[in-house]
Amino acid sequence: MAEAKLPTNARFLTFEGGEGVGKSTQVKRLLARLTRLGIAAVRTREPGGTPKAEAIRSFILQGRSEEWGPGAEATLFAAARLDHVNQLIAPNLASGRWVICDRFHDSTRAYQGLTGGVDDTLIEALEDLALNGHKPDLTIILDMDPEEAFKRVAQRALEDGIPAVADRFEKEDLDWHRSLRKGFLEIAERNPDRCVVISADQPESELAKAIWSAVTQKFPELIREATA
Ligand code: T5A
Repeated sequence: MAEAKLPTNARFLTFEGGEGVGKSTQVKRLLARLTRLGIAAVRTREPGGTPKAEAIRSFILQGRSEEWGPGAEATLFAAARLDHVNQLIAPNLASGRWVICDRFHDSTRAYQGLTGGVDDTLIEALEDLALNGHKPDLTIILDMDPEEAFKRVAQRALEDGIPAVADRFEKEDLDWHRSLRKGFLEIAERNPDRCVVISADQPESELAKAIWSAVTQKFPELIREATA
């Protein structure tokens, strides 16, 4: 197999949206597509991506920080992100690999900020600290009715034969998840140059095509590099 090329202008892409909208599925598909083109790329996720950040992930998703409130949870997500950026995201970008991340700072803004009520000043201070200048070049926001998305999550649990146990945020009620959806749309409106909203309520392969179209529209050089 030919060795992947290391383009000089490696890009940082993030996927955002509510629970079960298909982010992880599309992150994997996009990585496979870039790899087929010979573009060096890695995928990662938040919270997580490094051993320290994965430890914080387990702590939060088990609900152990819930009683501390959304401000403390936002701070924990930022601590995980700081390690993730410094240990994984920045070094990969510096060595020319594209990075595709399943959730990033917009999740803190939508979950803990716009929906959880943490004020903008704290959210922005945490972003400055954790991102260390590494803002995504493109953010794909997958949008769909949370009630439909939860049917997918339930179906996945059924297929995996695992009893559906809701984690820290899945267990919030439907109105909370509807407000979360609005939060992501508000983030997209505030950041039109960086964010693209795509309806997730379409078959997996159609959605992958829509995402690819958004990626190549944003980075036309991708096709030139791949075919050079
Ligand atoms: N969080 C995270 C914060 O509160 N603040 C933060 O700062 C950060 C970073 C993370 C939790 O932490 C919160 C948000 C979350 O609550 P998680 O497990 O990573 O937890 O949660 P999700 O990101 O929601 O992960 P999910 O796996 O539940 O959702 P995905 O990745 O959106 O969905 P995916 O791809 O796993 O697909 C779900 C199911 O649908 C099917 C798949 O096969 C799968 O079974 N599917 C489709 N079915 C029909 N049509 C399609 N187009 C489909 N695409 C996928």
